[in-house]
Amino acid sequence: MCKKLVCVFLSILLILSAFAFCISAADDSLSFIVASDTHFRPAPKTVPVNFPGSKYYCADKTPNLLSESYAITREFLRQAAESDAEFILICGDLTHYGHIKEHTAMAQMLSDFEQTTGKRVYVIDGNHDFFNGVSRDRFKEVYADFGYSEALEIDDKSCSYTADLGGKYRLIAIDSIKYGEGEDGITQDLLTWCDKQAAQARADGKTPIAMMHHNFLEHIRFQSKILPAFITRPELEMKMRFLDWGVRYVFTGHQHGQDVTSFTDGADRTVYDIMTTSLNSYPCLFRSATLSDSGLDLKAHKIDRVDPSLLPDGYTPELLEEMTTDFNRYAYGCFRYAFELKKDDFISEDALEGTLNRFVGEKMSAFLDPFFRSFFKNIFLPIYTPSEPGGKCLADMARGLGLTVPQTQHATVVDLLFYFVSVYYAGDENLPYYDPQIVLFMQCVYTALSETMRDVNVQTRDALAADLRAAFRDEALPFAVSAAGKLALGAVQDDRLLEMTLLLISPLIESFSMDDEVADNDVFLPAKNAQKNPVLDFLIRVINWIARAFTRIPAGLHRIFTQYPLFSR
Ligand SMILES: [Ca+2]
Ligand SMILES: [Ca+2]
Ligand SMILES: [Fe+2]
Ligand SMILES: [Fe+2]
Repeated sequence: MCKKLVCVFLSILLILSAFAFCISAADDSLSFIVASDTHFRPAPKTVPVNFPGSKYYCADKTPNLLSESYAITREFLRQAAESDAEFILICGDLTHYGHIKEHTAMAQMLSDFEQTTGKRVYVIDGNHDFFNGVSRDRFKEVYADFGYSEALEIDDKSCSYTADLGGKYRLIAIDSIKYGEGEDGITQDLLTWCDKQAAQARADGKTPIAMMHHNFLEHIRFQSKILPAFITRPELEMKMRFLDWGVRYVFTGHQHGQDVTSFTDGADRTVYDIMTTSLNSYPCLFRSATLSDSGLDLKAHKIDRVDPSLLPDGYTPELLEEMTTDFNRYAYGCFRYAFELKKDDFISEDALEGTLNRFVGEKMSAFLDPFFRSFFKNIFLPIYTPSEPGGKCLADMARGLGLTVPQTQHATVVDLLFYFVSVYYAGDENLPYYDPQIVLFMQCVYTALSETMRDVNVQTRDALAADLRAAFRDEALPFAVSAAGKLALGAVQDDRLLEMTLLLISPLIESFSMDDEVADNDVFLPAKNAQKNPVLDFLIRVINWIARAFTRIPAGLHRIFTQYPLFSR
């Protein structure tokens, strides 16, 4: 009886699916490719040796694969040429250093692509594109064929423009750059220009989509405070503006991660921030997209091989083999070396102090110096094996605090951080709260803090704890008091320090290890202001529910567990 019911239900679903397919097939749909942060730089003659003695000796000191960028861009254009896409969107940071030679070489490749394939390319600028004196006018000149010559409108004061993409869709390409800098440069004039373009699109019966370099929705919790240079200023309220402009899909880049996230307002209108990774940095992804009335269908594609004849000289046969068979693995290896150098930008005393002060204001500064000096000495100790006989390591100290330390392959906390960043960058991150790496990370931070608290005086300790509690009270506590914390630190009795550890790292770890409700790579993003079709809506909801139930059980469990408070005060 039960089996019969399931069969009947599945048959109905199938019939409804076919019905849904017929409806969407009748749409006026558009297929295209999206890439971002190509960070192009012409290949050197010989690859430099930046990390002598290591397997990835040629890794660049930036996280971008600069020596390989020519081969990567050619591979990307080869795949785009073979696809059924009608055009390509590139969301800024076209070049790495912004030298005019980089720009002209990039434009030449795009021009060859347009001529041989008959497909079009639309670009917008990123901060790197202006690092070496190229003016906005020069940018528009060099990239004339990639948006500006076919534009309906071009903003004189910026590189923003609009262009019809085919069918009823119109692109609003927004220049979000403060000339030569990382922060967004969105001015009142630019917003007024966008208002006008949106009104014009409406008058012409066109549906606008947008691209710009900066994110406008947070892709990790507290992005506006942790990584403020990667997102438009919160006071600009870009999400509301996009909704009012009728824009539902915005393609962004700049942060070099692969993530899609959304915002829905009270009127049930949804706008998506579709961030695409850097093409020449791990995980080296780009997207194919099909836009129709019902929504946007996205698929992720990898640079998984490059043509060795397009690479500079100087690679070992082993690396050449890796690049031609599993390029992503090569990119991951190089990314690890770059991270070692870049980590100081994100996890130095200055960086952490800056971040904390953005949360709580300057008043914490007085307590931070002695605190961080001790904390950094402790957190960068090796995890499992002391660096010298009789030396200290975090696992021994953690066991001394009564914790059961899981075994992982990570030797240092930097290794763990790199692992979380790479998981987040690849998208669709879904580490369960009991993942040994998350447990270990929590324990390492707790242990280092515990050791630090022995070094600093009681006054400093109490003031810090009070400030942190006040700073995170509203947002982080439900996350902080999590099952992950209970599992990692369950044996610990010192409530105040435990709470502080959780407050500090739970939101961070949650952000980097657990995706939000919008998947990142292969995903359908329904248009939330499309004509309502009750049957179709119901069907989509049921299919989504079934898919989620099977693929996201750990995430669901996690959310359930986070409802249970660890402390009662
Ligand atoms: Ca997401
Ligand atoms: Ca994500
Ligand atoms: Fe970039
Ligand atoms: Fe950028």
